[in-house]
Amino acid sequence: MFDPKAEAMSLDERAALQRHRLWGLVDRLLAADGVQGQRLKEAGVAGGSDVTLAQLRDLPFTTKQDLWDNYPFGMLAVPQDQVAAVHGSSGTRGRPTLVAYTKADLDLWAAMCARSLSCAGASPGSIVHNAYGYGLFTGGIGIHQGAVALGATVVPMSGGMTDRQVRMLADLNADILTCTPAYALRLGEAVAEAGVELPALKAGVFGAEPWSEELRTAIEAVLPIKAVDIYGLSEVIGPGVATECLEQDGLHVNEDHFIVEAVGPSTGDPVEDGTPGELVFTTPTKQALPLLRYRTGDIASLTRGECPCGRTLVRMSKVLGRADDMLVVRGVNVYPSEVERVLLGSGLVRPHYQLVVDRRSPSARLLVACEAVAGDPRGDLVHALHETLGLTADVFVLPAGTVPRVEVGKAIRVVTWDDGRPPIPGLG
Ligand code: DLL
Repeated sequence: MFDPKAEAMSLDERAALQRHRLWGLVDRLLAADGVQGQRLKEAGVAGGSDVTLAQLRDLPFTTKQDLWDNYPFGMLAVPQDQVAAVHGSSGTRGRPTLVAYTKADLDLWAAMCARSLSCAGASPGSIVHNAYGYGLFTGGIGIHQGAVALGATVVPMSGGMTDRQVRMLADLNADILTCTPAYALRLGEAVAEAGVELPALKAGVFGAEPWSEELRTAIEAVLPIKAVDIYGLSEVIGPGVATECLEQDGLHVNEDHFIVEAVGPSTGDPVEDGTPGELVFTTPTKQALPLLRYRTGDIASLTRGECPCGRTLVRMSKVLGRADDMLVVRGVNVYPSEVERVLLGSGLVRPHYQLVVDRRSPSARLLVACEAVAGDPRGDLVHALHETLGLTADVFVLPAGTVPRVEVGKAIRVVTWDDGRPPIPGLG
C-alpha cells in the first residue's frame, strides 16, 4: 500500500476523520459563498459543526449543470491566483467541463494515483508505461504525477503511435501498463503482430471508460498481465478516486478524501449496499473546486468489509454505465457494457465491437458490428442477446480487422445512424 495508515484505517477512525474534514468543507463552502454555499444556507446550515456524517444525505446535491452554469471559474473556493492547473473532460458528449487545482490539490491527486498504482503491485523502481492521453484530459498527467510520487519511472507515451508503444514496452521492460481498456486490447493485438515478448509486464491499470469482466478476460489473454480497473472523473479529481487491487474484486474508494454514496438515479434517495445506484461524491479535502454531493451519473453498487489485501476502504463495483448512456431499444433498456458481456462472453467473436443505433425510422434498431472468431455466429449472437437481455438486435459480421480500433481517447461504443451512409462500412 502507498499509504497503509489511511488505506487500512479502522472504520471508526476513518469516520471521525471524514466528519472532521466534512466540517471543514462546509465552512469553506459557506465562506466562498458560491452556488454550493448559498444552497447550504438555504438548507439552514450555518456552519460545519451543524453537520454530522449521517446528515450528509440531507444536504443539497451539486451537478454538472452547476459547473456549466458557472463556467469556467465561477465555482472556485480559492482566489484564482492560487490555481496551479486546469484540466477537463474530453467533452465528446458536448460541452467541456473544466476543473481547477491548487498546488495542494495536485499533491493530493498525485498521492491518490500513487495509491492506484500500488493497488496494481507497482512500487518504487517500477517502470510505468503511461499510454493515457496527455493534455486537458486527466488520465495522462494524473497517472504521470502518481508514478513520480510513488518513486517509479514513468514513460510518458500518451495515446497513439502504436508501433512505437510496442517498441518502448519491449525496450524499457515496463512492469506496469496504464491506458484505456480498449487501447490495452489494441496494444495486445499489436504486440502479438510484432511477435514481441513482454516478460517484465505484470499488471495493467485500465479505466476512463466502462469495461466488462469479459473484456478483462480478453485483455488478459493477449497481454501477460493482471488487469485492474481504475475509476475517476475530472470533477472529483481525475483518475485515482477508486482502484481495484490484485484481488480484482471491487474498486477501493479513497473515501478519506472522496466520501461516496449511491443513490437512486431518479429519486436521489440512498440505495442499500449491493444495489446499483448513481455514485455521488463529496470531496472534503479539495481546495480549488471542492464539491458537495456531486452527482456523477455513473451507476455502480457499494460493498463494505475488509478485503484480503488489508484495505478497509469501501469498494465500488465496476461501473455498469452512465445513466445517460443507457440504450432504449424497442422498449428494452440496456447499458452498452451489458451487450459487451454477452458478445465477448459467447466466445464467438473477437473482442472488438461497435454498437450502432439506427434511427433512420421511428422505431430504432440496434445494429451490432463484430468480427467472428470462426464461421458465422450471427444466429447464436442474436439468440444470446435476446435470451440474456431481452434485446432484439441485428448482428453484422465484418471482415477481421475492420471494426474500428481505439488508438487515442475513450472508446466510443455506441454511434447513431441518423441518415445517409452507415457510420461504418458493412452495415446493410
Ligand atoms: O476519465 C478520469 C480517468 C482517467 C479515470 C484515467 C480512469 C483512468 P473524465 O474524462 O472526466 O475523467 O471522465 C469521467 O468517465 O464519470 C465515468 O463515466 C467514466 N469512467 C471513468 N473511469 C471509469 C471506469 C476520467 N473505470 C467519466 N469504468 C466518469 C467506467 C469510467 N467508467
